[in-house]
Amino acid sequence: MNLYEFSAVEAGKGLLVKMKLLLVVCLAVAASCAVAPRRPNAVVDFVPGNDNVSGRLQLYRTDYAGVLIQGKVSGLTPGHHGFHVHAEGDLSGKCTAAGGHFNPFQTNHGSPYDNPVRDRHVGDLGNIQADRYGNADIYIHDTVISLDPASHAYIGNKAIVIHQGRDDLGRGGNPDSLKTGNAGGRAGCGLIVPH
Ligand SMILES: [Cu+2]
Ligand SMILES: [Zn+2]
Repeated sequence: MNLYEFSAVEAGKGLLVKMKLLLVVCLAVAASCAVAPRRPNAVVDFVPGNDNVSGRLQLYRTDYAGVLIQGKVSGLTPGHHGFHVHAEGDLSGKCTAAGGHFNPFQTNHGSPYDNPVRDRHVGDLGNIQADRYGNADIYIHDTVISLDPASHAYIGNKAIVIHQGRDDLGRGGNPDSLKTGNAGGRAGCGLIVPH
């Protein structure tokens, strides 16, 4: 083997080592992305109110304002159900101890898309929809509620209540519509437990 041939073989070996190293790094990055889901910043486990509701939600702080709510609930009647953050973190009395809608700015009841300092309670998250088996997949990104303890809209240690009826989002044309959305009794509720 002359000098030229020798250096070509060594260069080839070096390249192979570099390629193997690159492959290992790529696989490690891909694996970490694939198997490491983000840990939720809060969770909610539902207990029955007037209906036999169960299920779990994961809540995530988003990069900008707001919270992403994700999870599954079962034991509902088919159709729409009012879905709100209520002011008290107490689930007793079939969820009645959770109090009224979380309303730090003393506004009327409304829809999640109404102005939060004028036309919506902070806790107004609209409706969820259960299928014919009473199961609901929940995926809500709301930009008003917060998991930042310094925020006036902080929802930690409060309750989420799911109602037996549909929230009319403040459009019902009667006084109760601007207070509760006429969403009816409390099907189930859960405490928002920060992690
Ligand atoms: Cu409610
Ligand atoms: Zn409300």
